[in-house]
Amino acid sequence: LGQTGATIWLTGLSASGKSTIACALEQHLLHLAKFSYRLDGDNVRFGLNKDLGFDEKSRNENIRRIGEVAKLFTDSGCITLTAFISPYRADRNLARELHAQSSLPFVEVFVDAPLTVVEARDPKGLYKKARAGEIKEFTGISAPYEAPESPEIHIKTDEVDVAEAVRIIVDYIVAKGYI
Ligand code: GGZ
Repeated sequence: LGQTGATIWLTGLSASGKSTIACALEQHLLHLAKFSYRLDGDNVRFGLNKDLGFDEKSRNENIRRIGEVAKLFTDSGCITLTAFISPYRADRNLARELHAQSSLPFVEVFVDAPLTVVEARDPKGLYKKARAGEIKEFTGISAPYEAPESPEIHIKTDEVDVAEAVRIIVDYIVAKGYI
């Protein structure tokens, strides 16, 4: 393959830009002819994890399974991109630990935008619904988001555009020799 594989774990609030960055990064890697795969809500929460909701236990299990699946993809040599809120520090650390046990690279990317900014974006109207009490346990409103303390990469999406975010991540994985 000519690449070692790595899990690029994006974490951040809803509408912070995780999926947008993951999609653009996937396109970029495709153009470089690198083996890459993106795990996100559309292909995981509607399939493997369709039995899970958004209470704390369900999110713990959601992230646990995604960590295991990402590990398998990465073990195959894939650049695995995950785009989930993954709000709990302990869950992200378990995924990190799982990779470390198999000596597989794990790159935590904090996709950071202030609540005021993501709430103003509100592309699906979910924050509005959460404020109105129509969605319970909504991250940032009525459920916690525990920001990473020492992510490998920290991207402030209210300051940096998508192309720049992709460049930052690609530069990192190139410098580490993963691709
Ligand atoms: C947060 C929710 C919720 C609640 C539905 N809290 O912006 P979106 O719509 O497309 O992305 C959000 C997605 C979050 O799923 P994850 O699997 O990433 O979450 S976690 O890692 O916490 O397990 C949002 C939608 O699902 N959504 N209800 N209550 N986001």
